[in-house]
Amino acid sequence: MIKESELILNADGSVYHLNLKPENIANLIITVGDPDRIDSITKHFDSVEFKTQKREFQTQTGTYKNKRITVVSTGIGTDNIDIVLNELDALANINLKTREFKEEQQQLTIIRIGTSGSIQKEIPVDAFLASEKAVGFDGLLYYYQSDAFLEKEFAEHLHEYLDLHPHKARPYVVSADQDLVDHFSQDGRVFKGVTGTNVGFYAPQGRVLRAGLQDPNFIDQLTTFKFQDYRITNLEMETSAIYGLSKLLGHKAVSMNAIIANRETGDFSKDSLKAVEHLILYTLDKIITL
Ligand code: R1P
Repeated sequence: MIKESELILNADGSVYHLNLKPENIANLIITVGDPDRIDSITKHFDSVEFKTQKREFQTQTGTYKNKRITVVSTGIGTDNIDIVLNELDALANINLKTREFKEEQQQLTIIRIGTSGSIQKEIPVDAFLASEKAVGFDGLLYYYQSDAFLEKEFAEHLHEYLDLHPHKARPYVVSADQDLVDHFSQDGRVFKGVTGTNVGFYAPQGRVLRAGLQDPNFIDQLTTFKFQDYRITNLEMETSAIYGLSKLLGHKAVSMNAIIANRETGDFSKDSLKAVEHLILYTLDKIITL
């Protein structure tokens, strides 16, 4: 039995941060960083049956062309993903009344629809990218015991290639569900790539405003790194934790990115909202045939 301090429930029996009860979620989950993006998705739904909000975590569940889908906002960062993935898993796989694991494990399908910056010239702004793998610079996965799914050879090569200050977390590498990647990149316009997940937006992604960088070559090194046929293609702030916790908890995940900046060329999308809207429509269309 899991103690009250470890699996915290609200007075109505919902999970602590997400404010959700098991019946409020579908098996198919779309995550977005920005709470405002939820309406941009559910405005296409046939109907919405449930809505709730707490902090940056907003949820709507409804049907799109008869498929039941839950859309949840995670806010920014892998620390929030730790909360969202664990609480979604608890809703699916823990009996909240007895606080015991359910006998039959339920597998969720988790699809991130997010924005991202490309670090390769040939992946332009407004492109779509499905993350085949994620490289986590956040260190979150090292707090969990199981590491069987981490791709150690890739991570080792990368760690040797980079000049990371030793106080930073070692990068880890984890794959998407390959069937989902293939499904969501059937259309030739979707790039497949390796997504770097950074622990911040400015220095962790090599941006300098007033404060300088400890490792000024970090982004250039990411851009030139190669392992087998893989190159790191784009940067954002959630995918490694989504992939790692999904693997750890037995769920399937894919991260779909609207590329709104290109760090190599210095371009930024002329209409990033439109780029995201296109990715939403594309992803919803592909969800129908899952
Ligand atoms: C940074 O601006 C945020 O945008 C990207 C990053 O991962 C980070 O969360 O994704 P979202 O647009 O999904 O939030």
